[in-house]
Amino acid sequence: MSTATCLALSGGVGGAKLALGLSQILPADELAICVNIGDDFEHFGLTICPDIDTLIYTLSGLANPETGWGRVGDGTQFMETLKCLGAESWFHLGDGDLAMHVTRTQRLRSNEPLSNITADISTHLGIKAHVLPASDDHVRTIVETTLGDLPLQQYFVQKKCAPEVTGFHYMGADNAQANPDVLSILSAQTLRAVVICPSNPYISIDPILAIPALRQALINCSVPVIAVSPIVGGNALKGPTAKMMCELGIRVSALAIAEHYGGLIDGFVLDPADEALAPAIADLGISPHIAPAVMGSLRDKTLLAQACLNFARSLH
Ligand code: FO1
Repeated sequence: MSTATCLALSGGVGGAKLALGLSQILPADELAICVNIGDDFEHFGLTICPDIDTLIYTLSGLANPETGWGRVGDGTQFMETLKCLGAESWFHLGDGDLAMHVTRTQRLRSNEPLSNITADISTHLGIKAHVLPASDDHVRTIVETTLGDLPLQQYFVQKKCAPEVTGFHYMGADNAQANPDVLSILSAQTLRAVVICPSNPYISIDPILAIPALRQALINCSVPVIAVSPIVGGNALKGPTAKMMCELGIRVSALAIAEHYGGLIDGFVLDPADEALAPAIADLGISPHIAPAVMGSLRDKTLLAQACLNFARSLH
């Protein structure tokens, strides 16, 4: 029986920030976060789930505040030793973070579902919100570039987002089973709002929406679905969103993000810097709402989260 009143869709550092804000104002069991798995990849024989871990570390206060990912104060012995041994060292794995990948990989190999592992690890780290991978099946974001198709981490970390992007596809999404807990939350009477966090739409949210049953459940759900713009004043707050939009020939603006989500959303939250775009967003049949969307402090995150829930309530 679902107790969630809010379902957030999140990936990456920006999404985790708003999820943290929501966790500060919602009673423990009322927040559920459907988290992206398209960034997951195999490295040194380990299954690494960056968006799940970024969310878990952020919600548990363990995240490195400078990067937003990995564990604060984590050791570098593993990486330093890798380099001494001439092993590949383009993807940084902290000593403590390594334990996460080792235990998760061991449990996946014994056929434990990713969702069970994630729930158990969240509990061990004192997280009360429901952290729900979008699926227990493999979905892998492939970034189509002028250098060819690149798995997400090779594009994002190894190539430092340099290659020119021409498109995306989400391997496995068509046949992936949506996390049944997410589906039941979307159809439960308790639900009051769905919040698409200010993540990169192409590499953090679309891999979730590419899972057919999940997208359909979102379309069918009877509560307001709102999205928060990851673009403020024509710039991405973090990561390659703006660069990707330019390379795709899409105007880098909050309006273009609202258009991207189109018929899926009832409301769109944009920063005061983009207030002038509100009428054009309303013309899309999407209710605009102005709220400070740059999340520096915990207070910023909490205030934006409260604004989102109040806005969703006003649309109900
Ligand atoms: N991002 C980087 O730019 N460089 C890294 O070496 C790196 C390592 C890493 C390790 C664990 C983890 O959970 C995330 C990590 N990230 C790193 C971030 C990650 O690549 C991105 O946050 C997402 O996958 C894209 O949103």
